[in-house]
Amino acid sequence: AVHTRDQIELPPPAIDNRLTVHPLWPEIDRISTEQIQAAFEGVGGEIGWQLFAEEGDMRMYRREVEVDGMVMDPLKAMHKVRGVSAREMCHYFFNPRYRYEWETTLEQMTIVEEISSDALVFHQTFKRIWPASQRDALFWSHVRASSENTFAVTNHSTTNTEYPANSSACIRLFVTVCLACRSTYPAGEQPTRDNITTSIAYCSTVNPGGWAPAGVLRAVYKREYPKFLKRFTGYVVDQCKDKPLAI
Ligand code: 6CM
Repeated sequence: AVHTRDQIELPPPAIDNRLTVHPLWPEIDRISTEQIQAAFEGVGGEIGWQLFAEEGDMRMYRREVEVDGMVMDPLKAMHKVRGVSAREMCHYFFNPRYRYEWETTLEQMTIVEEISSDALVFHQTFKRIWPASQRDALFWSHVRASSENTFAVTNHSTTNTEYPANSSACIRLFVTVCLACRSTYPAGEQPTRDNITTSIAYCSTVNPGGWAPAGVLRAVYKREYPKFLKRFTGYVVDQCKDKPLAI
């Protein structure tokens, strides 16, 4: 079969062998498995989740959590997007080539290590939010196929001696993010752009790593997370519309 360059770089159907021999593999596997499972658990019956944004099929919930006065609110969002697959959604979230096109809080992204086709380590600096100090983050990112028609990207903070924390003007923040996507289409039909729907569960917990005013931080999250999810999903729909569906 003839593949375009873009198709070859889609998330692989199975874990890349180069990842399973890397020192980070046990941690990447454990955290990814936990995060993907948690992402698909609902917020309905659970106490403490408050809906803070709702638009069309998108719903965003947060739990207010403070540790020593620092905001660590876990966030959970659900969305449904028509016309793209879970694999395509995860491809655009994972692949650094597209990141500046949809990530609006980003100032600079550096690829620190290319572990495998399905795992990378990134250093990112974020736009400064007055009156707090600028933040940076160092995290691994792993994309995988999980169950039937399901793909997920997990990002989790790590360390690297060449990128020490708090050595520049930036304060290092710590992040755990999971974008889990599942596609559905009518039973007995072939999936097409016209009949496919992808359900998204996005979970994020950010530890700001140092002092940041709680009110400012919560206001930033309230504004930026809905903006991110709308912009990102819109971007993927737009990128995919003239390309063959990749399942
Ligand atoms: O998940 C998102 N993006 C991924 C690719 O960049 C990645 C990023 C994680 C970092 C999330 C940190 C958000 C904090 C941004 C604001 C800076 C905080 C300064 C605090 C001072 C008051 O997983 C999308 C992330 C969307 C975030 C709104």
